[in-house]
Amino acid sequence: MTHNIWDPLHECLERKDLEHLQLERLRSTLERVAKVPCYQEKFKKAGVGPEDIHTLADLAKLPFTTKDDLRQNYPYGMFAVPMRDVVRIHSSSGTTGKPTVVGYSRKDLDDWSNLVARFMTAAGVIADDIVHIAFGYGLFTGAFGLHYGAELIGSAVIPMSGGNTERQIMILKDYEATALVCTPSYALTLADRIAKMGHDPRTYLSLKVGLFGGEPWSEELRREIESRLNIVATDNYGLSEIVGPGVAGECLCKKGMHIFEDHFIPEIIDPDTGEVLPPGAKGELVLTNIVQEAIPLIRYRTRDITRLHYDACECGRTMVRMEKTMGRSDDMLIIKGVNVFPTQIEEVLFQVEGCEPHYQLIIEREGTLDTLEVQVEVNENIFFDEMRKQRAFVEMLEKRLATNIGLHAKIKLVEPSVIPRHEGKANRIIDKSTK
Ligand code: DLL
Repeated sequence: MTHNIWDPLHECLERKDLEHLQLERLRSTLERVAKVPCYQEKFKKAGVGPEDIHTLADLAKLPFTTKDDLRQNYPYGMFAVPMRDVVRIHSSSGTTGKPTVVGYSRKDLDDWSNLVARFMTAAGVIADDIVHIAFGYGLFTGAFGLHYGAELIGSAVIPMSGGNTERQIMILKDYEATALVCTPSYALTLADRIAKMGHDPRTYLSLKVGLFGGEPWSEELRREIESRLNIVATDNYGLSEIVGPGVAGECLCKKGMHIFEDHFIPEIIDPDTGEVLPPGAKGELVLTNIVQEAIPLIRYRTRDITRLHYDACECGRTMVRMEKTMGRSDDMLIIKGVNVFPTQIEEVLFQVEGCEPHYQLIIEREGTLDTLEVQVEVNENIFFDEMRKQRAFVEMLEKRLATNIGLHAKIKLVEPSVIPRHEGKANRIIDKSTK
């Protein structure tokens, strides 16, 4: 039962023991955050405090923390330890406005490496592996997080960093990497480039497994990556505000990502009312740090929409599983009154033979409504087909979007290699509406 499990003592805890540990850790974290001015104010305003938390259900009495709180306390106002105890600083990958800043104590870094080692082990990574990290090293938590987790397992780490795709491919090949770490969209970019260089991506490299995260991706994209690179593609989730990668990760059952609940308490809420939803309901994921020293956040609203599954997993872990997130509620598009996530569009497109897994969404405004043009790459046979056949293909795609997800969008077919490729997180939306 402990096969492929890094820390069976915690990862396989019986739920009642887990809940006991969670409550104890929550209460001690609350004592510490009660010294942070932002929380002092929040607790006072809500008329609650650490002394009111007697059960895990009492967590719901506490106010939420949002990205705005971090922004208002930029850069270090939410830290719960003095700067002398902080040994690392990272921040969110957001490209607009001020980033959110997070800090780590020495213990936080050790814990973080352990958390990452957990999901990498769950995905099958062992000491014999050679792990190629293609996330950019920098303020982004992706590269450093995976780096130290892999080293802890004892794997040989190649700290390649992002960009320079042809060189990445040379290093991947020559250094015989067996595990690839990057965003799912970059895995696809690598596969494409290998093919363009005249090699078969299924056999050119020594890769066995991919650890992909940092952005939403559909099951269809997983199948595409697995078949193109001939690897097992696993998903892992995290956000810089909470720790970075290492919040949750898939085991080889691939039935959702185990959230490491001895470090984080997950809740699902209705994003509009803030009400806690019952197990199994779809809603916004809210996370509470119960171990973090430098910047423990209470009921942090991730904006990520998902669902939690508490039934047993065959791998032996007892930790709850979160479904692949459809995306952040901020990424949800409202097209002619229909709510849709880019990953849902991806799912529909990638099921169609002839569509390449590269697309872009152009939003424009007509009167008071947003309209959407979906540009999708198709193979050369379709792109250079006679007009009549092309039109039929477009109509078929438009109909599928309408029947499968209720979306009325215009499809534009583009030639292979026209859609920009991504080196980090994919940005597939071009918003030309002036809201
Ligand atoms: O992306 C941390 C990370 C790095 C996770 C590498 C996994 C691997 P941020 O830059 O703060 O941190 O962005 C966090 O990215 O709230 C989600 O919206 C999205 N995200 C991260 N992982 C996944 C995933 C890192 N596996 C935000 N599936 C999160 C879907 C993901 N979305």
